[in-house]
Amino acid sequence: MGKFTTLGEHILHSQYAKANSTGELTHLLSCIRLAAKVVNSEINKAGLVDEIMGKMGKTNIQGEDQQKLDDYANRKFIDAFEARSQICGVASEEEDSYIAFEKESCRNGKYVVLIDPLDGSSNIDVNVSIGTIFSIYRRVTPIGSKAELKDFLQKGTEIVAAGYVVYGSSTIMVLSVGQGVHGFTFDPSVGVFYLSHDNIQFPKSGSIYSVNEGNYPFFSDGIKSYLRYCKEHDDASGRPLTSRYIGSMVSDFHRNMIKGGIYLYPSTTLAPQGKLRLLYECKPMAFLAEQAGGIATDGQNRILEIEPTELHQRCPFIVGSPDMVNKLKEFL
Ligand code: P6P
Repeated sequence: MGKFTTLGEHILHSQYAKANSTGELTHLLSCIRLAAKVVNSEINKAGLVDEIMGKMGKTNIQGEDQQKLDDYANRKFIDAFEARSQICGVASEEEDSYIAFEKESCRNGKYVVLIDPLDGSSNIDVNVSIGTIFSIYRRVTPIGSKAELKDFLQKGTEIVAAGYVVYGSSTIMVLSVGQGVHGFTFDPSVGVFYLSHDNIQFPKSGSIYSVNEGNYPFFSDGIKSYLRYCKEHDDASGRPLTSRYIGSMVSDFHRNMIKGGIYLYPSTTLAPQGKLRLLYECKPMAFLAEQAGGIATDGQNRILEIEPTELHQRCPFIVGSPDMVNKLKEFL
């Protein structure tokens, strides 16, 4: 694609390439693009607009304090999805259960969307980058009926498209429709996402590891051994590695995919299934990782092959440059 390719042009081009495309996915991705612009606008004002800053005074189903911006982003994306007829339902990390849209035009939609509207929201009030994560599946229930739970409990291998938005020093949307991973940087002066990272590939290896080492006492012996390995001084193998951990997985993932690296949120004795959510965080990021030549595992299994059993289930998550993930697995 040429210079100044917009996200819209890129989506159209990718869909034209598909023989049986009906344009519905194109419309759906355009809906996500619009909602991301709206959320981006509010995030950029979060420091100024006090009704957006701070906590809602309630917790979400994850038991996490719901930030006002979490709720704002959640509402904006769900409203945007409901306004389009391509989507029959949505499951959001911020909602107790999935939402099956009632409108007949929506019931005829052939896609469902799973979304983490604002990942890393503990960083909102301290001006550290945060992100939105989304994934799109074809429904498995009949067109015209209301979406059901099984539409959302699909393996990651069934993902049609997935992506994230990082609201950081600049706002970038990273997207894959199964034809590689591409990054689009938002130009607020014209309100357009321009192709800035064409066909992103995970470096085969890297020197960055991202983990909350405060959990060290609760990690397995294998993870502890790997972290000691990362910190040993060995010039021949370029160690010690560099520790970088932002507290927003989207941002850590994005940096590691560009520069090479590994992100891990493993199981602990306190949380045997880890912290990250399989459906809203692990599977979309695993789809992107594999599209970019990376590896994503729970330590034993390929993330995309895990059969979900419930909407909000958690999953140990290790993702990054293939040589680094394979090295870690030697310690497990
Ligand atoms: P901890 C944000 O809440 C998140 O889901 C990821 O984006 C981030 O990497 C992780 O949890 C941070 O969790 O326990 O290290 O604060």
